[in-house]
Amino acid sequence: MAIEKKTKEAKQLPVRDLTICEATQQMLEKARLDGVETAFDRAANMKACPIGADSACCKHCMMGPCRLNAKDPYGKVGVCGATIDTIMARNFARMVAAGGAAHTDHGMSMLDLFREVVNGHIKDYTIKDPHKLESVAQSIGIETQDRTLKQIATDLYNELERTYTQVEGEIPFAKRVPEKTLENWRKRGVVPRGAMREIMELMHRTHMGVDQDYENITLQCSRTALADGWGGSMVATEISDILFGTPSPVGIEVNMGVLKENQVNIIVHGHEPNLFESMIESVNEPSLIKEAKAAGAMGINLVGMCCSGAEVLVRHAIPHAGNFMSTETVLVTGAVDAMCVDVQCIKQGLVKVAECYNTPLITTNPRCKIEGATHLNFEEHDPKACTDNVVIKAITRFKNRKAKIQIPRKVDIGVHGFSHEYINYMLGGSFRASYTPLNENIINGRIRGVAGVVGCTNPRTKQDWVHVELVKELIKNDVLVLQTGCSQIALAKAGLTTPEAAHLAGPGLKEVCETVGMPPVLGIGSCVDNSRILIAASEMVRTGGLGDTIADLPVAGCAPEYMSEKAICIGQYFVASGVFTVFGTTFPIIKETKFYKHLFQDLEKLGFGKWGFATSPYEIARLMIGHIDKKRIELGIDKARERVLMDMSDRRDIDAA
Ligand code: SF4
Ligand code: MSK
Repeated sequence: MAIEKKTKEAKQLPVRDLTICEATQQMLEKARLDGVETAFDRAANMKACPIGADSACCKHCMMGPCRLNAKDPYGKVGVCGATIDTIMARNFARMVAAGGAAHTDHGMSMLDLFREVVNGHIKDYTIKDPHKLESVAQSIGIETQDRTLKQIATDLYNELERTYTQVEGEIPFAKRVPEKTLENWRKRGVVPRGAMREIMELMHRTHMGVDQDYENITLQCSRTALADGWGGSMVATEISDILFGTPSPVGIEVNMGVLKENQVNIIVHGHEPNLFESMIESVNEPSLIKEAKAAGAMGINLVGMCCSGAEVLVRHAIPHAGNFMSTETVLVTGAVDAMCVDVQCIKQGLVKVAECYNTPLITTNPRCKIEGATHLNFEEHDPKACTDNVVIKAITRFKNRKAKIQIPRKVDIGVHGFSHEYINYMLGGSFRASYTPLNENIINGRIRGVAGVVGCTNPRTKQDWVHVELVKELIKNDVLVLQTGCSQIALAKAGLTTPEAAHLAGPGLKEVCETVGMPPVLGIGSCVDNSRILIAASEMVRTGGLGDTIADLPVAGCAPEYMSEKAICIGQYFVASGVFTVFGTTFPIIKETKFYKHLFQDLEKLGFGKWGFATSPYEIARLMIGHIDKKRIELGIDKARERVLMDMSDRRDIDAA
């Protein structure tokens, strides 16, 4: 007998509960009227699996999958006898391996491109920043005196290739790690040899029946994550700067209002700057501009999103339409004539949304094809063959626009592009370029400490809200904030990346910002550019007065709305480097287990940093500021100062600002 099933009504939460981004709210309302579903809707209707959220299950072999009980974690073991600590540590390790692999593969692509540019096989890209080439080469001991750029670049390529392929020894950028930090890594056996080897070994160790000691697994997690932070990601950043230019402060525009109704709008979304750089060439091609005008457009408007957008935002001030959780809703404007993607953080859900608005969704990287999207392969030997074609497709769509266009009238401004080189120059001036003024201001207490607030947005957290509230709380307490990835876009939309935002900072930080003319929140690049924060931390140690290791510094990190495995890997390399790192939203671990205690307490006793977790921005701020103050006491630079607690009227003032 047929049983009649009741179809459950899809749950729809009020848009104000989903995001504080007004443009995204408007587009979510429109999507609902248009009958279009987004990740926000799917998250509301997909309860996160509680066993997976606790990391209490294992499917590493076919005797399982095995499911343990989070409420009684030691009451049961897997069929092979694996304990909850082994299972959680292995799951965590595989996230580190996957996240590290993503950054490492990206970095290796940049290095491949560099090699082909240096040996003259690729002519469409050149070395844009020879000074950076020399300084990176010098930092790892390559002779630059009286040598040609080609000689230096060839040596640099050969050295940096070891970051990935070396099987024994230490990765080249280990030379940049403060001496005492490196000493501790050597003592613990976590100095990376080569990224491929570390990722391979971590995958091997987490196979059924290999490493079943959570502490030992965590060591290899650290070694692999460090191969990302001080290897894969750092190479990606440095080579991108050499090829495309090192960022310095630029005035920028963000939010969906950067789309133009009367122009051909093209969005680039993903992570690798080479695609975007070629797209910049294509949209400036006179024949294509002529074609766009012949189609009735006033011009071609190139816009970034996510980390691709962050790369060119800080280098060329290309406008940015929004972060990860706005990539579907931006299509709902109907104004996007093509969305072009490469790798990482590209939701499969984009295909359906793009279809609804007749927008071509174009994949370009052989690693990332999506069923239903158009694939135009991007070849660095002839990059414009792909990007010109994207422009032509966008012009065709412009000519045949059918969708009703509604662009939110929201454009925010900011100043971004604070590479660690620029921070050096900005604080020290051209005669005294150094981190000394930063360290002095930390020692004299004007700046209480430095925080890295980074990472994604996630539909399980109100978009941008935790980022913004947390950063307001930090700067109010004189903590200088450095930002990468999608987080900096949240703060730019909230108006906190302008020098004028200094009035929201505590008195000490405000004074420094006003003297230098800088914002209290410094946007420094994409998620691979977290390596810039590592270099800044190393410079602070080297400059002196703030201890001997990164773990001594009054600094803390946070990814309050993270979602990706890359973020877990980033978190682990910050922790392994010595930084207290707090994550929000969720953490795949059961409290009151040995593995939890190991990550959240014991790593610090081994000379590393440690993990923290909280979902409230105020609690995260309390944890980070508490850690910064603890470090100030240990350094003997604590002054009688109280943390400023915001009351409701303070919050109202800030909101009104
Ligand atoms: Fe179960 Fe052990 Fe196999 Fe994991 S490795 S699925 S815990 S039997
Ligand atoms: S894009 S990893 S959502 S920061 Fe780098 Fe943004 Fe996170 Fe992707």
